[in-house]
Amino acid sequence: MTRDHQTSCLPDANVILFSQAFSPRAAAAHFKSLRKNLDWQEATISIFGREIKSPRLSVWYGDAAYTYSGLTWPARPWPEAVSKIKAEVEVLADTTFNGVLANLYRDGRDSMGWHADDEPELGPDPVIASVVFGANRRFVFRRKNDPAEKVEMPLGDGDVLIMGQGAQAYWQHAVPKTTKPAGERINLTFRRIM
Ligand SMILES: O=C(O)CCC(=O)C(=O)O
Ligand SMILES: [Mn+2]
Repeated sequence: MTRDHQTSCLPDANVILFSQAFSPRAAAAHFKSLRKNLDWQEATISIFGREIKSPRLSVWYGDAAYTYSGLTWPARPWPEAVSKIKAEVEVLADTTFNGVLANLYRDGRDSMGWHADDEPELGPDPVIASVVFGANRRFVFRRKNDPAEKVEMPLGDGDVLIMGQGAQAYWQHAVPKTTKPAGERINLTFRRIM
């Protein structure tokens, strides 16, 4: 784990990118272990009253339940594959987390739509640590009150993005679909439920 390469990268928000916080070797081992050991599920979410299959696989682990898009994930014990990563990320983020949402993007058709992680149970201005293992995908922010203003983050294998003050209040983020060939990408977003 290294914190050597850090850049602050979003206006009006405290967002820090730790590039290759995990070495390529550690990242590859984590990818393999997470891919195999997490209980990946194709969740059904409800958006504007419509039930749709989420375009990615997901699973929640944490000391408390978590609800978003009309879907409640129960509290669930931490798998060892995740708790080791959690401990390292807590050092980088200088805070503690009690839950993680894991996402698996199987190919370029899997995606995450525009949203902010602003559920009430995360509190008014949460710190969220996002960790990526596997394929490179575009990760984009857009300003809530001026969606034409976009900031693209080069988030790749082994990178850790700490989204702090202002990141959810003023910005939304997304992982867009792509028609370019894309391998599997795993993302863990560590959160604190109040
Ligand atoms: O996969 C990513 O990089 C982002 C995931 C995300 O925004 C979320 O789980 O809330
Ligand atoms: Mn998010």
